[in-house]
Amino acid sequence: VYVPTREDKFSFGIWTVGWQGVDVFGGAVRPLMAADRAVRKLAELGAYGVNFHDNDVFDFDATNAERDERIAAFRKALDETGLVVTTATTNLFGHPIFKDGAFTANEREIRRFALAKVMRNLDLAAELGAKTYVFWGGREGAESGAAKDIRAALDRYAEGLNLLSEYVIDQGYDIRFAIEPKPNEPRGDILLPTLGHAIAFINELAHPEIVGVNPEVGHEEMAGINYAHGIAQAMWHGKLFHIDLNGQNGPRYDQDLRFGAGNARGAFWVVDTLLAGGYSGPVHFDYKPPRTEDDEGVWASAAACMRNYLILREKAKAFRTDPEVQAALAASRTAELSEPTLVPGETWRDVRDASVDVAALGSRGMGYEHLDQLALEHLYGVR
Ligand code: 3MF
Ligand code: MG
Ligand code: MG
Ligand code: MG
Repeated sequence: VYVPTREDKFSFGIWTVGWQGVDVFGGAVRPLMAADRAVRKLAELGAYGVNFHDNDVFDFDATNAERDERIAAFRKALDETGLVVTTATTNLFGHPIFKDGAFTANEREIRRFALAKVMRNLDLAAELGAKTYVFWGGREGAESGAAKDIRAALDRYAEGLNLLSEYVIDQGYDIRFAIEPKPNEPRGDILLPTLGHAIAFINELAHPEIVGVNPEVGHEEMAGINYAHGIAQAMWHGKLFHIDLNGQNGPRYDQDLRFGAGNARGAFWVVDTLLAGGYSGPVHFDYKPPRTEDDEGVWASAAACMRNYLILREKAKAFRTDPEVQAALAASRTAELSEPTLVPGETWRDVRDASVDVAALGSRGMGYEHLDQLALEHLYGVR
């Protein structure tokens, strides 16, 4: 049991298992991992797909020959393992040229360079069959108040995404975009800090139909937001194109723990929400094996992401099918929320003078504590 299959659609960023452990206070603790090695090992563990930044496969300053060679090795590993490239993205944050942003850099030349970099990798993404292209604007932001005209920056952000939408449409690529919100880190404040900001922004774009979101557990939790509620709303808008699953312990730096670690109770509701909403995209992990781990620890943590998802999926299903839970849900009148407040044909006139038993309704308990205890007992493994 808890053995991943292709049907589970588990995928990983090449940069996750490939993270060398470079952080603000220390250098690499693990050797460089070529993309093709990540592909082969992930396939062995039972993953279905991968996501990559252009510079996870080849260096920023690679010559064309070096680039071709690295892509060929990556592609060979994909062909030999059958792993799918579900998703791709651009590194618009690592190089010093992006220190003030990519699409929203004050300097116009940098914005033009960023767009060119994305278009070049969109070609590769299309060639490799990616269906989703992620935009995480980690450097789109500021540390201080006067540095960035936020309204102008949003104009440029929209201009960039509109241009890239046109590129994808003109090239006939079967690719949709997914914006990944994050409140801060590496910038002091990042634009489109939460899911809600991103969804509102998408409505202002020229091609909103091809743009959705890629929410990450840790990013929303850094902002103190309930991730399960967030993805439920994204699905309600038809905008949950992709997910970045990982673990986080409340508002602090971006921990990128393996999925299921950190806020374990939150993770249970995440899986429950994905099942309830019929999410069918890649079940993607964006985590970082801690610096304490050697190569063996890297693969142990990658396997654990998938195993934890499968464990939680089983628990969420057991919770939903438990007769006692169903009785508790009924006692809490949860299904009644799906009934429209007005019956067909009624208008505001019918509720204008509604009279209800205020005392009885006010004193009636909801029974949520019992319901939630059942959920926790499923999670704790005693039911
Ligand atoms: C940073 C992230 C990114 C994005 C990636 C696009 C490096 O906090 O989460 O990972 O997920 O750029 O998928
Ligand atoms: Mg992240
Ligand atoms: Mg993170
Ligand atoms: Mg992410």
